[in-house]
Amino acid sequence: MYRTEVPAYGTLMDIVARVNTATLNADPALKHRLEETDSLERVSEERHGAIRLGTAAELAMMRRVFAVMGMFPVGYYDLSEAGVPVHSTAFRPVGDAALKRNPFRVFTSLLRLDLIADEALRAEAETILQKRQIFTASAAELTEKAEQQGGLDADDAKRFVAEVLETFRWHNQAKIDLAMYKRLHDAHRLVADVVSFKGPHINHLTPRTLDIDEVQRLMPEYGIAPKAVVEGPPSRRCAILLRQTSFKALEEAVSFQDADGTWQQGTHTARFGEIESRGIALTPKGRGLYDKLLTESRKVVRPAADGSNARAYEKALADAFVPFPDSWAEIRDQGLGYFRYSLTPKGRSTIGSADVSIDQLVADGLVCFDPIVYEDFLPVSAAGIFQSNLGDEAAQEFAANPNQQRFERDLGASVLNEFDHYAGIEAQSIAECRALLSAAQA
Ligand code: OOG
Ligand code: NI
Repeated sequence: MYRTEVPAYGTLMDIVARVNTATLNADPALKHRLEETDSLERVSEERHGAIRLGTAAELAMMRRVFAVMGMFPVGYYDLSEAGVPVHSTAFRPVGDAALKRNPFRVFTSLLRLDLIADEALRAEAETILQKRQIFTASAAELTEKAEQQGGLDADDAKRFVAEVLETFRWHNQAKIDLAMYKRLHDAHRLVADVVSFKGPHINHLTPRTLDIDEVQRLMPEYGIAPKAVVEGPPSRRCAILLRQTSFKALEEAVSFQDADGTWQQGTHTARFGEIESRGIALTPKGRGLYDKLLTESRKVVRPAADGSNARAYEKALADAFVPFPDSWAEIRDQGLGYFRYSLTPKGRSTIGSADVSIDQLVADGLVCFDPIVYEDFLPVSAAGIFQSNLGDEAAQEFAANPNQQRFERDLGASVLNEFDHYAGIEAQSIAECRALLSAAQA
């Protein structure tokens, strides 16, 4: 649906597929590894998308809808500090098996009208939002049925997908008149994007790329305008966290109806395409170092929206990240990243001692470790993606104003803490190694 709605997105998918194929052909070892760990044929498929919701009721219902598909809220992101009046979570599969099957996430933001200064406008926007119903009646019924039965049969599942798809569809007719649109837009472009329409259209989708710098470089050759810089850490041997970049949102025709029934043509800019590439999940200590180095790099060069200092920014970023170790062994030794442990062939055949420390088991060659992939998002990067798609002129200041409690109340559930989650995966892998080693002993 999105590919049809946004043709430039189709072009981006083509570039990604081409670059991924070239990367795999040039690196047989990588190809082999992906064959072992992921399903290779899905390498170029979408890994996340994003929507923006207007009310607590919409967010709470969205949580129930995603739960039917095995997707649960992970993480809390406050974007107010970055000048965007929303806070967000990501709905995603959580368990290992579910992630392997389909590692797709939806970055879901809730508008914060409380951050809009104009009180009259705020009240009008609230009234407009209260009146809309973003889910079809059948989508709501099927969600309830799934909750009661603990799932849906194949026929219902098919209907459920078709019904829920309606919520994510683009509408080229606004629900408000052009004058109101302009007032909302002047308050903040994002307010206009959320309030003006019948529902929370998908605003981007994001395939995974094996060479993000190359896709970024190629976009202009295909007539697509990339955002100025790739967000996140610099290019490294050992990839950490998440790197992402997008093409700039397109101006699309929208019609607005006046009170007397006449239609007026206008435009709205919201929809774009993005690419991502993921690395190891960092511990709080590793994340602290990442945040510190990123802040330092931005003190040297702040990336300009027009791309004029992109090279200088890349250099400042690379320089700033020199202190971040670039080997898995050092990252592990210094407690910066999360790893999954497993027995080596020697470990499988040795009568080892389960009681010694994990470091000793590694040193003895009984246990090896692989990085755990970061499945979540980064607020500074998300802000950069938002910002470049809201119009580059539009940086607006709000005071940092996180309110996770409020968000969770609106959501009707608490979000999973991502650090606890990764720590749990790591701990479980260690426990499994120990169990196997003591079984070998018995
Ligand atoms: C979401 C922007 C954040 C990401 O990848 O960090 C995001 C939005 O524009 O609604 O998708
Ligand atoms: Ni995104």
